[in-house]
Amino acid sequence: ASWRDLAIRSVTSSIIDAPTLRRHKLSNTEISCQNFVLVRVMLENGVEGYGEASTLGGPRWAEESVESIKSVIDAYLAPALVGRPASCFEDNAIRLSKAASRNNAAKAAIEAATFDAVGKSLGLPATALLGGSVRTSFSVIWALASGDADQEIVEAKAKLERAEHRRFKIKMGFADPRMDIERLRKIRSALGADVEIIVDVNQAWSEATAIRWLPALEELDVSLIEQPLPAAQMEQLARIAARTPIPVMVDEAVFTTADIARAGSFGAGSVISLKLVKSGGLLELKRAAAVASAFGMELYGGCLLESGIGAAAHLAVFSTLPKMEWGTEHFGPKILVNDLVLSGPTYRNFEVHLPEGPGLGLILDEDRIKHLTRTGA
Ligand code: MUC
Ligand code: MG
Repeated sequence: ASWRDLAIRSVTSSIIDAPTLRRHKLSNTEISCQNFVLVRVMLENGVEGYGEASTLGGPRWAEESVESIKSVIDAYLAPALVGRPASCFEDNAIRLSKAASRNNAAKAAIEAATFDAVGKSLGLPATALLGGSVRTSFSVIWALASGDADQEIVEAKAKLERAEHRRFKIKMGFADPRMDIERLRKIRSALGADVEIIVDVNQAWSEATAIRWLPALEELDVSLIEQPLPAAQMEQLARIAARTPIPVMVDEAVFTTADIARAGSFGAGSVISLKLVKSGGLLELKRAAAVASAFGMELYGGCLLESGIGAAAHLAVFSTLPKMEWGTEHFGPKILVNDLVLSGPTYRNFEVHLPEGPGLGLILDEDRIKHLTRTGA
């Protein structure tokens, strides 16, 4: 393929509303439908690449919503790339950062689509363009988030029985801490001591509440506490991390590499959740991992309930990292009533497997996508 063939002809976006199998609760929102922006990058050679921006319940988890993502792509980001060689990944990222500050989910979706399109054009997996994969599967965590312990126990047991998941992340912070702990206690006693339990409080606690309830989390053998305090409270988070034998994971507190360096030097956590929605691109996600590793932090493959499209982009990057100590939580495709791909990441033996094939290795379910595309947006 010549440079000219790899020129970007168009960047287009559409909003997808995909129902979930059950209600999914977080400290500050709840969803029963996932909203994505699907990005298609068409090259002059006729090859099309796909990327996805995920959100959770509108502009709540982060400041971007599907509506803002689509607007920013159409008005500012797409014009910055049309006519550019898709393979100039770093230069294209600079152009996107000049066209708009932050808007990381939007930028990441476009960059993913360029990796997909260039990989397909060259007959190479996107991982080859990202440095090459050192692993192709990951231990995969499932999130229990209905808030109803009995339902969650049934759900977890089914995952265990089908050898899909044996590590669970329990979403907390939407109920009184005492009720959250009661729910956790019920789940732990039903699932037994061998199952790994992680909790994600999504910023809902104060330092005082965390101090009060950490001993209960320790007693219940929780292996990781994710973002218990508000994102801005880095010093307080460092004090919590110093206080408990349970590793603390930073999520909403770290978007940029500068945030990660700050968290690392504060000792605000010993594990970091890596997400495209925070890093704003695949190459930047690799740099985020490198900075975290330099500070001695371990890596966890975070998600925002992406479909197979967004999950594949994350897994492509994760597969190239020298270490991925905590595996990943890319269960998103399995919580959708229907995934957006006919072929994508696969799940077996408690692991998620990177799709094979050129680019991101996806075959989209175009009929389903058409059906779920928001009209008049
Ligand atoms: C988060 O904060 O980690 C990821 C999995 C899940 O259940 O919620 C998200 C966001
Ligand atoms: Mg989190």
